[in-house]
Amino acid sequence: MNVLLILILCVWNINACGDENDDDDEFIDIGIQLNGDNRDILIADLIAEEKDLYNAGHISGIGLHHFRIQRRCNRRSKRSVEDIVDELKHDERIASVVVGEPLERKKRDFVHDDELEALYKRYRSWRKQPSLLDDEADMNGSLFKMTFDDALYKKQWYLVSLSMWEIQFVFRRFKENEGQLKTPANHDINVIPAWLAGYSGKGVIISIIDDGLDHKHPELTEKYLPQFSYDLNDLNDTEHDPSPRTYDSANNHGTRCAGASSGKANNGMCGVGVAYNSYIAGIRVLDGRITTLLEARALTLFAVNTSIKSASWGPTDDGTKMEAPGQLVNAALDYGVTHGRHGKGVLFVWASGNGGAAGDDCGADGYVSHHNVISIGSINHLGKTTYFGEFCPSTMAVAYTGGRHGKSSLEPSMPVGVVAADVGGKCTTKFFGTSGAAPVAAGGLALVLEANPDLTYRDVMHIIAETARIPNLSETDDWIINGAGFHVSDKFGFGVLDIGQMIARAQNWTNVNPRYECYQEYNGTNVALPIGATVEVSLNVDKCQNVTYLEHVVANVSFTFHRRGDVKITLISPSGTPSEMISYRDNDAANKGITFFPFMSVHKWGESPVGRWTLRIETRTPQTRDAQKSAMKNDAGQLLYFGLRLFGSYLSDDSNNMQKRHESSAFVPGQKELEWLYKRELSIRQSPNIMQKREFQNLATERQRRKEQHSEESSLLSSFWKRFGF
Ligand SMILES: *[C@@H]1O[C@H](CO)[C@@H](O)[C@H](O)[C@H]1NC(C)=O
Ligand SMILES: *[C@@H]1O[C@H](CO)[C@@H](O)[C@H](O)[C@H]1NC(C)=O
Ligand SMILES: *[C@@H]1O[C@H](CO)[C@@H](O)[C@H](O)[C@H]1NC(C)=O
Ligand SMILES: *[C@@H]1O[C@H](CO)[C@@H](O)[C@H](O)[C@H]1NC(C)=O
Ligand SMILES: *[C@@H]1O[C@H](CO)[C@@H](O)[C@H](O)[C@H]1NC(C)=O
Ligand SMILES: *[C@@H]1O[C@H](CO)[C@@H](O)[C@H](O)[C@H]1NC(C)=O
Ligand SMILES: *[C@@H]1O[C@H](CO)[C@@H](O)[C@H](O)[C@H]1NC(C)=O
Ligand SMILES: *[C@@H]1O[C@H](CO)[C@@H](O)[C@H](O)[C@H]1NC(C)=O
Ligand SMILES: [Ca+2]
Ligand SMILES: [Ca+2]
Ligand SMILES: [Ca+2]
Repeated sequence: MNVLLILILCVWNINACGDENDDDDEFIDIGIQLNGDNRDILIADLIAEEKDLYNAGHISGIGLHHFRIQRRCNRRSKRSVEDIVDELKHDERIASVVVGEPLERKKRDFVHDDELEALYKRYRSWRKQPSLLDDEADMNGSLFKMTFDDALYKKQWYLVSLSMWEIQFVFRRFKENEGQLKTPANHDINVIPAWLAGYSGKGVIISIIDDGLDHKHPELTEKYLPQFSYDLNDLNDTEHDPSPRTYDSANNHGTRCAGASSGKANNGMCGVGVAYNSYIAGIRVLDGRITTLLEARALTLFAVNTSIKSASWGPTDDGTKMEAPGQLVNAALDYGVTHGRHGKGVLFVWASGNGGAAGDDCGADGYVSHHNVISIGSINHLGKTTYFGEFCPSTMAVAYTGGRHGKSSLEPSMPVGVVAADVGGKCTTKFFGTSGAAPVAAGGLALVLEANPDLTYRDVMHIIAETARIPNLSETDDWIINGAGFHVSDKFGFGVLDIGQMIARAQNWTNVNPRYECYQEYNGTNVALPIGATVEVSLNVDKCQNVTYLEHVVANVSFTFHRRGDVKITLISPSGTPSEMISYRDNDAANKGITFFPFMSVHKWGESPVGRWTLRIETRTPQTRDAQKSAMKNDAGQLLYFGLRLFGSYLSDDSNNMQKRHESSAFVPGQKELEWLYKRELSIRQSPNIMQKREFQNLATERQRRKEQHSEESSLLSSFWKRFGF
């Protein structure tokens, strides 16, 4: 009788725990490493059963078994986490125990932007004025029907901003239509040639790490892969079902990301995903308490079978956080690029952050700045930065998402967002922020992987560096030509993604040599950092074996300062390329500095590691009363540590991938030089031969191309540019 009662209680308990509608999703996440080589899942199961914990599986690549417990469900509820950990630690079958540390994570879209809403309304009424808009029926009509019948396709300006010659020669229509939302031509990621050549993401698996995935949505359901999806916000995810807990704005984020990257084409509804034939998977992790352990798990889950993992979230973008991955997430990212995608490396695509208005700097976010991550920023329909964008030298590229350039709401901007599926079977045209940039990029990269599945994650990074374009010449203050001839910018990375050109490169790409790294430390004494000073320390790299062609460069820095936001750090390479690793941040009032923070730059790409590296630290005088008080109370600070981690590969002389780039001195290009580059890149973009398989070549377009190129190549600057192998 008693036994029966206990059984009934147990069953009741389990049921209550599995209740999806319960808000009480407080989990304790524990990772245990078994002794010796013993990773036997049966032993882990046995331990879990003995200790009344739930074994949520093995975390690939990190060697931990993931144990979970929901406080409420714990029959011995008085047992504290400490007790459990203590019990586990004293178990001789267990070598080590890690408890997930709680983290604060924010999605990178906009929850509140009344100004943007108002502008959107204003824009809509502006569009209705007949004088400014030639007939909408036509917009609705044949031009767009020619390709896709999706209702919102014509609003996907970031995919299709038709240029005159395309309208005339490709679609054989003469119409003064500048693009799908009447945005200027050439402001899109150039995906049309890729689609026309037959690339749509077939066979590529994009996984969205977020707050869930409404996989029953008609935009997603056909290509949804339950076997590579998971719900980490659910204790017992036997069904691998990452469906959002609620179908409202609190949990629409992951679904929107998936719609942007992989929404179905020609189903009449919503828009067209960039990779509209890719597979889609979802890892639900943002709807509940998140920990280091869960983050690491989300990044490694099914990595072997996943092509691309897209993340549009991170430490809160309020300009006060300075946070880098700990040991677990570092191990997860390393595992992802070494074992992921059947050994070619998962592409970790990450949204660079929305903290621009709060003075945030993506250099303070060690996730987007990680050397295994492809960090993507966002620009608007004019190719200009957005007021919410964060600028730093780890950004690889930007994608179009829309958004005002300046903070002023008076700016006549078209606040056009990304089109996506929305939870509950709906659609949206208002997916804003860098959140949209990552999945748009992920979709584009899926086409590149389809074109050449043998590309490693580093090949893809190289191809981005080689093909990204300067999007607009009106915002040119921070472009630099580095020592290898790449144009780089804190605002745009290497430029805006150009999927057509990436595929053209991918089709004839030879894998780059393996990645090597060197590490060198500054071994001088600590350097005082007085207020209002500029201090420089250098270190000489006389040898960096096997690295002749730099990729990622990490400055590992520890410093103290009375106010962290008043410290700016610049790393200058032997070729003279400066990178502002962290800029001043008004909101960062932390008074302890930072310990071993990895500031990363991709701006030395292709340069030589050998020579004198300089770390320049500038400190500014207190800007506010609080800062003045803090300055009076505390000693200013010291540089405590500077280590340089140089990643790259050996570039053989017969390498046929990279444009031959000659090591030279970096310089700031003049307006004329930028113009030359911009026009040259534009003419390549408009070339019908951009891809071998591009189908719509004809004489007219070819002539057009030659005419444009010819006038440019007679430019005075061409001899100058030949120095850089262009
Ligand atoms: C545009 O097309 C949609 C669906 O095909 C239709 O409902 C709508 O009335 C059309 N608008 C105009 C202005 O023709
Ligand atoms: C998890 O759920 C499955 C079925 O839903 C059930 O059979 C199993 O006992 C549950 N496990 C735990 C530990 O709750
Ligand atoms: C995942 O990839 C591995 C290694 O290539 C393969 O053995 C396995 O069958 C794949 N898993 C699924 C579910 O397809
Ligand atoms: C570049 O931006 C300016 C606004 O600063 C805009 O007027 C111009 O049209 C843009 N250029 C292109 C080619 O879109
Ligand atoms: C610092 O390192 C250089 C070589 O990198 C070495 O020559 C020098 O002796 C070192 N100085 C100290 C104090 O260790
Ligand atoms: C350089 O490359 C060779 C051959 O790939 C390798 O054996 C060696 O360990 C590498 N050296 C360093 C310092 O990584
Ligand atoms: C920074 O240096 C410390 C001390 O040498 C080291 O433990 C840490 O791994 C380094 N971090 C990076 C990202 O290289
Ligand atoms: C591919 O690269 C090889 C080696 O550089 C070159 O000979 C060949 O012409 C290229 N093919 C195409 C179609 O560009
Ligand atoms: Ca679930
Ligand atoms: Ca659709
Ligand atoms: Ca940020």
